[in-house]
Amino acid sequence: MRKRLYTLTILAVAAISVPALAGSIQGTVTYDGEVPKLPPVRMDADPGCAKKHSGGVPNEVLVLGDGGTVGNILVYVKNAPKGGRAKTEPAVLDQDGCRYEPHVLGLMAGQPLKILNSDGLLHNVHALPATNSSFNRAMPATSTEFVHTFEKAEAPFRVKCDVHPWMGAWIAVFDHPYFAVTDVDGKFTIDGLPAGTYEVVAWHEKLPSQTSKVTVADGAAKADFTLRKP
Ligand SMILES: [Cu+2]
Repeated sequence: MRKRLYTLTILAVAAISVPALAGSIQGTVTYDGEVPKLPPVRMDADPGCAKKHSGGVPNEVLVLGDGGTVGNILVYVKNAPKGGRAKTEPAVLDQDGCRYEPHVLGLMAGQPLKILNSDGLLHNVHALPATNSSFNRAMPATSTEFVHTFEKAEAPFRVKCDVHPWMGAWIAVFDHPYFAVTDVDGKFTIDGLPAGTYEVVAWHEKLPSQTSKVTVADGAAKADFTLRKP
């Protein structure tokens, strides 16, 4: 009897002190349909850029891997729970080979964004948000970095270079940490989620977004997405 009471006490304490265990959402994003022939990016207009590549530069609008997996897909929780841990490490957007790296970037409101110029060439970073304030900043060859912070959550918006018209990236700002961007293998993981049912969105810059309802308990819940042309 005493032992049983002891066990029950431990269980009761455990139930009180451990909130819902954190889980994650993992999955793969693939593309289904005819693969459009996207022209390679030509950088001849700036020999400094062209020199950084041997031949044509692959178009980044649709980045496909083996089996139709897709990169540059922003996956995020739409009805995010409150209380997620803030990301404080700077996110990085580099200008490298007269391209933006990464092409799609998610970060949190208030999280610093470090913008690098690894090229040693003149770039001009022109961010075009609608909710946050926009900025337009020249980065001469000698300017290697500056830091900018977006204050409000905002859907993906364009960043472009006014010197090189082919340069473009997308930035999304969240008021929670539950987002990820796929690599060319199409895989993503969003972790640290309390148990619950979430609407998860897979966003691509041109294709229609896909939304899926995912229930997270303890451990990893699975959510795969297939993007298609309308
Ligand atoms: Cu540029």
